[in-house]
Amino acid sequence: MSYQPAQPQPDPPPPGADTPLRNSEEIQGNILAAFNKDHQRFLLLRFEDPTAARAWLSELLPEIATTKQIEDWNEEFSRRRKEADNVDPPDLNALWLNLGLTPAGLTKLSANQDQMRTQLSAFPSFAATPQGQAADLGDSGESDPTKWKFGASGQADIDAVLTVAADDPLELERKLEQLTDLRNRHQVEEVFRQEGETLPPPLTGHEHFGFMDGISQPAVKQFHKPDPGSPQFREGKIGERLTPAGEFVLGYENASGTSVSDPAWVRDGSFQVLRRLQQDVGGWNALVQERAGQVGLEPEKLGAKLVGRWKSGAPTALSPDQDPGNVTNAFDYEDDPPGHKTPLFAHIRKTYPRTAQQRFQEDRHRIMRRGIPFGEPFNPGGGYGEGEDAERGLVFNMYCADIKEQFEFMQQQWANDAGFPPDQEPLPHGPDPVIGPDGQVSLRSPEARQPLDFRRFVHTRGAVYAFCPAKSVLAQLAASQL
Ligand code: N7H
Repeated sequence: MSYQPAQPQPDPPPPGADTPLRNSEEIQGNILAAFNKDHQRFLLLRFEDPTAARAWLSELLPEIATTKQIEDWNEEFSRRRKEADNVDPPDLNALWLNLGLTPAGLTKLSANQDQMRTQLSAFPSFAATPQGQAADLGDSGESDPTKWKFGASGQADIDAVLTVAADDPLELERKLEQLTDLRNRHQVEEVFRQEGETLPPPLTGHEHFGFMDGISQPAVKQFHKPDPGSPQFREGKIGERLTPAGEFVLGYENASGTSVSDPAWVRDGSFQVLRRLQQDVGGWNALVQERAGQVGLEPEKLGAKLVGRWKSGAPTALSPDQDPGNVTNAFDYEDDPPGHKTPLFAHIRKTYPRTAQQRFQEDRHRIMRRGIPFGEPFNPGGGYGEGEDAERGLVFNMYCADIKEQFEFMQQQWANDAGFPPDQEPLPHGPDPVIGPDGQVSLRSPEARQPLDFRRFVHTRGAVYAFCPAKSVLAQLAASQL
């Protein structure tokens, strides 16, 4: 072997060079960097007068959180927590705001309304509003817009969605009072106030059916660091594949290799989908129990098969028989094409099939979920607000760069379609039993192989699409420069 002189090594990239979006002061908070707060309110607002609304926006603007602000705070929180032997620093409380504008709101704020209307027509689902898309999305019957509390025709127009998220409920209340005062001074009407509250113990971190939520999210290139050993995944989070930033924020390369930057003001913005999804917990529990008896499975096990995770969050893909309590994202379904461990209809398999990524172009259909429950936990023997007659559910809140290809595709082409993902069996395996329509799901586990009639216990009770512009774009709107 001949001696090779050492090659000069390139300088290592400066810290943060591979994650420039982590320091963005343009991209609003909660899009890439989650607010992740226990107490949230979604204020649905209507502008009575465009000039007054611009004045409202310029006063509000300094309070709108940026990605950098959230990330800096989270870093400080983790550092202080580590120093205090994993105890949360009691004096570190955050309160953050995010602002989305509907097509009507963007048009009202714009100084050139005709041009704005033309530009919005490039985003047809957004311009159509959820009411316009209801039939395609399966929002009929119990989910019909006539049952909605907001967002339906005949109800007050919604121009803006203001998300207020806080650690401390008292601080949240104080801020809401200030925001009411600000609104009143500028003729901005509150059309609806949607509450969001993390559930009390023992359900903290879980949604109303009892399953742990908020586990799996897409990792984002240029925002999350790649893992040194497996650079397709996020550092330390094997299983969370890095997705192009353009799938969540406009103006960056997306999974199709293109970037949406026309009109220029969409850059660094993201679309928001907010839905009030009511959950009939008593109905779900009763039907799971009944169908479990029919197939001879424990209700906990049938529930896990319907969702694809046990209530603890442990995936059935790794533990099909009992709940080991290990919450992880490091799994796929490659060893289970027929769905013995995780049925093909299971909620998390429908909404993220985890196959080799090209098969369904999965990276084109991912969403950044930022939901939070509303209402008291279901406890029929309990007090006021805990029974059948009280409303409870999930404030489904999410961000994406393309409503049609991401949220609507996932709901319509994946969750609602009894035949997705395609397989070899003659009988389709059924729709998503959590968010899909009423239908038959076919269990194909060796111990239980049987079609089961299932119903939908999640109903849409309000919906709005908004766009969360970059901070500099909000400033332009406030200054009548757009
Ligand atoms: Fe779903 N549930 O309790 O059953 N969801 N979801 N979801 N959901 C997930 O992985 C639930 C809804 C997605 O990456 C978990 O974080 C309920 C809508 C996606 O593996 C649980 C409602 C849409 C994922 C639930 C509801 C989605 C996901 C596991 C309504 C999109 C990640 C926890 C009330 C149209 C999949 C976790 C992945 C996970 C439930 C709504 C999509 C427990 C109750 C409307 C993409």
